Amino acid sequence: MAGLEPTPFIWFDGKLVPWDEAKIHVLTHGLHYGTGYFEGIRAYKCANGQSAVFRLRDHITRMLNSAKILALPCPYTVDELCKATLDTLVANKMESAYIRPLSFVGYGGLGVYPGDNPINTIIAVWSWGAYLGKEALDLGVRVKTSSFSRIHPNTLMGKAKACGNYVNSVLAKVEAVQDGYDEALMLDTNGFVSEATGENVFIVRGKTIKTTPLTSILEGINRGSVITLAKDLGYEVVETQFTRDELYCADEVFFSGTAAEVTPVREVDRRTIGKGRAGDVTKHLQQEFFKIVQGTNPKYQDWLTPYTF
Ligand code: PPE
Repeated sequence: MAGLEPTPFIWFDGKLVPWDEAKIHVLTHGLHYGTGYFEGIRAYKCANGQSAVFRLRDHITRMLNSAKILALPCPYTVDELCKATLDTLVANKMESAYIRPLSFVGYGGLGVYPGDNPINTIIAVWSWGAYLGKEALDLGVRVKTSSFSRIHPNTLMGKAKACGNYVNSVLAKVEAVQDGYDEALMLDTNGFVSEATGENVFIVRGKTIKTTPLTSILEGINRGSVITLAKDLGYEVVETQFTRDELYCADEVFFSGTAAEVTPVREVDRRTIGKGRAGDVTKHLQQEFFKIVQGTNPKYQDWLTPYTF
């Protein structure tokens, strides 16, 4: 896990404030009850020397959908948050960055009912390298099926990138890391493969790629990018439920996510996946994914929002 390297400014309710001054009160509602929603977005330095945010509008649209699911208002429009994100990158002179917009129920009353507490919004940017470790992108990660089920849509709703949802992810992640693994694989409450603590899951058999249906997962932006890309490259992609024993026997398993990008999985529950390293299809998709985010594949130019400073 990368430490946080401060950058000069954080966007806080419409103003760029110095990193150290972006503070909130300890009685903030969101801190007590997890009442907030956020995004994780990446900006990349492109081959032409410019920088660009990957699928900015799609991420911000999902953020407003999270607000809707949680029945918490978002004080800003998609356009306003897209502009604020670009302003924050420019103010911090970030060539590449991980971007974290977050809205939360602020300071006012306490008690479960959010009442008329304000909704505060921040956008922070910082440098975040390979999420699951430097070697993960090449060699793949070791994964353990969690003893915790992924949240059921009638308990918490996984389509919202809600702060409180991440307690489920933290439980699973801490268990996996304490047991010596890199990441946890979570099953849904019916026992089907759901997602990892911060990534969607794909399996490959021959030329067929399977990923879990939307039922119990966050609708990953990168999941969507990988599906589109894989289909364009001629692979068959099926969104269907599968079980962990099917996953054990896959030729390849990989994760997609903003932070994790396209990360191969080399071992699950002490069973080696395929050849025990990044498989050919995973490597192919990973290489093409990096070409897209670096702006060298004109077909997907629409996914990039360039900025200069
Ligand atoms: N599932 C979960 C539970 C999840 O948190 C993420 C993103 C995904 C799937 C993939 O979604 P997308 O990034 O849109 O392709 N996890 C974010 C947070 C990671 C963190 O540790 O914080 C991320 O990758 O930014």
